[in-house]
This record gives sequence, structure tokens and C-alpha cells, in this order.
Amino acid sequence: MRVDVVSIFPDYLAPLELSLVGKARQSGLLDLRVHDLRDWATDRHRTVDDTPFGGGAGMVMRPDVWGRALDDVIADTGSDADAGSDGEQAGVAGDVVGAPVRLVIPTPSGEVFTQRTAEAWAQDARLVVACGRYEGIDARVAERFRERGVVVSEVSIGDYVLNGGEVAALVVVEAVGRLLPGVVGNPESLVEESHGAAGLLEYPVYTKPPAWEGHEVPEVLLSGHHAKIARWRRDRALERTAARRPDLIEALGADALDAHDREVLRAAGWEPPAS
Ligand code: 6GU
Repeated sequence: MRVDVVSIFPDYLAPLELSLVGKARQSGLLDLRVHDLRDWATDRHRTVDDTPFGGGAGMVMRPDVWGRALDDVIADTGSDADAGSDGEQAGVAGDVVGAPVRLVIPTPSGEVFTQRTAEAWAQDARLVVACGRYEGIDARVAERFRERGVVVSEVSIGDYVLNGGEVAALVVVEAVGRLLPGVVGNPESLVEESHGAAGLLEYPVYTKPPAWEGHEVPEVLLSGHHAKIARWRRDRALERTAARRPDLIEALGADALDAHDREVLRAAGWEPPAS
């Protein structure tokens, strides 16, 4: 997969050199390129924003600067012929000639980015993330790229306000990047996790030592009894989800819970919503 991030704070994306995502880049599974939006400004001060039409506080990012930046980044297909002296590498992740682009615009007014979103985007060949600052990017940018057949996804990472899209870009790249084949060493660790297919939060986990400062690891986990361990884990996942994220229990399909599950939920004090 190729991912381009455009920002006025390219250094904000430095953590993407670390850990799993950093390794995925080094091994060529992920071709990630970070660009400075100001490289597409045309005046001496490299201006990227201006005052909002209609009045109000703050500044809005100019569509002309964004338009040039995104045109150039989208047109750069990362083909072998393009791979040049600026560190661009051709490779398994980089050959995206003619591949469709998804333009991601992080914004607190977007649809919520979830694990389902990450799973869908992990199938894409190319993401271009346009990080806004100030009061956001002139709305005509999304409009123009949509009109030209680019899939534009405006997403929020949760119900709070950040100063810009950079943190959301980090979130998106990490959530999507770890789903790419080969990035997470043991693909089984993707199976039983919070926000996974079961629709529940993950059960609590323990490691050595079995007794620590008077706290013991639950006996069943030391028993080697796989069916009992699986049942215990599901029960704890149900309890935890009912307590912390009751909305996820409501969202489960009608046949997701059997009689035992319902009993565990009832014992945890969870009430089915009045319908
Ligand atoms: Cl994607 N951007 C900003 N600025 N604030 C946010 C957000 C995004 N998601 C939640 N809050």
C-alpha cells in the first residue's frame, strides 16, 4: 500500500518511523511519504490560509494551495521511473500506477473512523491524507476531487476537538497499516481483539508471575482446559463490554448472544433497552 500524508507540520508524522509501521516501511510493505503543504504555496510567506467568507473566528485553508498539492501527490504514481534521488523507493508497496486513490480528510465533522473503516481501507492501494489545521480546509477541495472521481472520505477519530488532522493521520496509518498482510508478525493476534469480529471488548489478560503483590491470576487460565478458558474469556468480555460500552452490546445482531451470554449480562446488571 502507498500512503501520502500532506501537512504543514510534516515533523508531526515522525512517529511513523517507529515500531510496527516503521518496520513495515523498511521492509517495503508500506510506502509512506510525508509532504509539506507549504511546498505548494506561491508567495514569499508560503501562505496556506486566509479569513473565512461569511465572517467568524479563525482561518480557513486555501483551496488553490491544496488543489495543487493534491494534484501533484495523486499524479505521482511511484512507478519505477519516478523513483528518484529524493528517497522514493519502488517496490512491492510502491507500484501503484493507475491505482484508484482514496483522499482522506480528517475533520471533527466527519463520519467516525472505526475498525470497520480500517478494515475497508486496508484493501485500498493508495491513501492520500490531507491534514487540515485552523478551522479546516475550504469545502470546495473535497467537492472538486469527488467530481473528478476520487473517493473522498471525511473522517473524525472521536467526539472531541484536536488542533489539526495530524494526530488523526497517525491513528489512521497505524490502524490501517497493522492490517496489511505481513505487518503484524502473528496474524492470530488480529483475531481476538477489542473491536474485532465478536463485537465485544477484549477480555483481561495476564502473564507471569502467577501471584504478584497479593493478586493472583484467575485459576482457570492456569488449568490448561481450553474450553473452560474460552468460556471464561467470553464471559469477562461480555461483562466488560456491558459495563464500559453498553452501546456495543445493543449493536450485536439478534443471534450473537445465546442463553448463557444473556445470563452473564443479566448478572452484570445489564438490561435490554425498552423497545
Ligand atoms: Cl479528524 N480532526 C480534528 N481537528 N479534530 C478531531 C478529529 C479530527 N477527530 C476528532 N477530533
